[in-house]
Amino acid sequence: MAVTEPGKIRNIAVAGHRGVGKTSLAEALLFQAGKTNRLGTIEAGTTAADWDDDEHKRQMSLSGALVHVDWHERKINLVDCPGDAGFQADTYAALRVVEGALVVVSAVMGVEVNTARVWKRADEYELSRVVFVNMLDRERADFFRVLDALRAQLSERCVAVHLPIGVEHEVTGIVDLLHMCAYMDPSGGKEGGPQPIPDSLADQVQSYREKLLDAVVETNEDLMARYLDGEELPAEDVAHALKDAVTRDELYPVACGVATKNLGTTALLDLLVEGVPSPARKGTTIEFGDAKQAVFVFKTIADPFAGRISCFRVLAGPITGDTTLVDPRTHAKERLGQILLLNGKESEPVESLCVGDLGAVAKLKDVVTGDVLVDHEVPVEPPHIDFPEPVMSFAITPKAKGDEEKMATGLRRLSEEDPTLSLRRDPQTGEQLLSGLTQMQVEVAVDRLKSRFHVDVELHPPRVPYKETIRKEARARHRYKKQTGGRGQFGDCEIVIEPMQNGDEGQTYEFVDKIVGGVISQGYRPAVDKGVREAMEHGELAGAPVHGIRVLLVDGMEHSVDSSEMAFKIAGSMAFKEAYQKADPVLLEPIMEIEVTVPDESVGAVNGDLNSRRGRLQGMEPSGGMTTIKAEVPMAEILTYSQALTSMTGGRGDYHMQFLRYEEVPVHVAQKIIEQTKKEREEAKA
Ligand SMILES: Nc1nc2c(ncn2[C@@H]2O[C@H](COP(=O)(O)OP(=O)(O)OP(=O)(O)O)[C@@H](O)[C@H]2O)c(=O)[nH]1
Ligand SMILES: [Mg+2]
Repeated sequence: MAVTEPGKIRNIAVAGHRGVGKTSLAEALLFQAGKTNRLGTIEAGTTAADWDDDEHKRQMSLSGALVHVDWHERKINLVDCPGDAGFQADTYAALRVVEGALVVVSAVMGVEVNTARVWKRADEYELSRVVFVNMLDRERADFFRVLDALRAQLSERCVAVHLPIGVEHEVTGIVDLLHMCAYMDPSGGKEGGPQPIPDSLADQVQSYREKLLDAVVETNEDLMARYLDGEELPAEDVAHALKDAVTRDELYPVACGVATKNLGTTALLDLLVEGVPSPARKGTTIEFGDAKQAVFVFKTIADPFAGRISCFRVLAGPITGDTTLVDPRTHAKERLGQILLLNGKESEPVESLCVGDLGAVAKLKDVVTGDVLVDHEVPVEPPHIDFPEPVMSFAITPKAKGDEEKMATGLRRLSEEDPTLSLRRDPQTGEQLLSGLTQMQVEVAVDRLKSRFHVDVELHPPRVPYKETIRKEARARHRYKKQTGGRGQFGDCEIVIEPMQNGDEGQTYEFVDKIVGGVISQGYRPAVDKGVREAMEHGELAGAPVHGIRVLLVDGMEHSVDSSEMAFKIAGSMAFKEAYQKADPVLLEPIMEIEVTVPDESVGAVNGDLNSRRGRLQGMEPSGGMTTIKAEVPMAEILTYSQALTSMTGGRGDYHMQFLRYEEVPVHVAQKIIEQTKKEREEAKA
């Protein structure tokens, strides 16, 4: 359907934790809406959204996929986002171009690490949200427990709009509390029309319908008055008020179903159309000046056949094929060829796209993800997407000598597709380091280097990115002075250093100028800051970067002839080192969250092993002969886990790991690392 009105579009990112059924759900929505005529599965590698060979091999999404369906004369654009922490860049980029997020959670696991991350991002972008509790059919699934968790951990404003009929493998349908009807389990076929609600559920349905109405009328004065008067509110009025509340972020409707059986999709499609605002109602905050035509490129796909494909959102338009736009970043003219609508790897040509719609074009010249293209050159600030910092670094070498250049070129191309992947040279060892968010992300890059660029490389175990910080305040003064003959050197400063709150995550350094009476002139104060920063690059404990410190420059002295920036920089650096020693410095290490799935009989061995790696067990989830163990483990202990897991499980185990936070290294472990660094430094000096 070529839509011509922004009011008829719904842009929705399907996001959440890994493996909760996002791709399966998108598949079911496509099927139910008649876009496809069979329900593809992850297992058979036949879903529309996971179309890449690497995704089939790993049975998980590795990048965002754009699909769309038509429902009640509305066009719903869905961006199926990867849940794995290594591929978050695509998720964050997708969240930037939609009005709504369909947050999928598992009815067994509830709120998980990446559910909370997605939620937080959606908060920042003020996205409307619908939650879908999937996998109602699984062992230990519990919709009501998950609803409580959503309300407790994400927002109290989560409110059920659907209820399950039956539990676990006996789930037979769902109730739609908005339209007061039921849908029965189609077991993977097309879902049939609305049915009467089973009598046995009458009380429960009544009670949840009241909770829903209470929540909705709470957000609408007119409705509240009518409700209090005892009026039976018509479904459309309730839906209308719900949509207003969802648009304003005042309510988060919670739906449910079973993606792999196509249960719950009719009610969900209705909810997306009725509940999520269109671009006409909510619109974008991305800047495009006074341009009459503008698009924002949120994703680049390196298609082996079609070349580079740029996915974009129309900011101002309409946009027709064969239009020439300009990229203010490069000042280059870019001709848009045929405009495409995507459905995973399939594409359909369309004549034009209206404001708010999502589409794609192939073969732009120099456009990268994040660019805004406009019809005439206006100074636009492309939206900043805050991508997480890569934490896993592996030394990488080509297997064949002479392939260095080819490897670097390939990795550069891959990092254009994924901004959280980076290649750099370690100044200390001269090695090439490939960094990413997770080991899996780096391994996928290595696979792609081979399949797309024909370079075979070897990965060496990553180094642990330790950090250092301080636990208490300290003060130090240093005078740097050389005044023997000729022009001398003089810099004198006194600083106070103190720990910053949340220094491990948010801001990690702050310099505060507290000089009064000009005892150091304005021009020299930044030099002190520079000296401190330099000293912080390699902490005195283990040579790790120092984080989370506020430095106050409180006093000092200067010499009318001998002072220089250089002298103050050295004084700043030395003062910092002295204060640092007194400030109770500690070593911090990255803690990873690991999810290990193993056959039930290996659980004991795997738990014991995690324990010996200083792991802390967070939970276990048995399901059909396999158990998923969740634990927090220091990265240093788990660098070479795959071999251990293979031998403990006879190759039947699987794991995913992601960075969680920094924590203080226990004293006895820290001592060893500090001694080791000392030894290495002395050896380097010798
Ligand atoms: N029993 C059951 N299994 C499901 C359901 N939904 C998905 N699955 C299975 O769960 C696994 C993960 O499903 P996906 O659709 O790949 O999940 P995802 O959230 O897209 O995963 P990532 O994109 O890798 O984060 C697959 O094996 C699916 O067949 C469901 O409702 N019930
Ligand atoms: Mg997926």
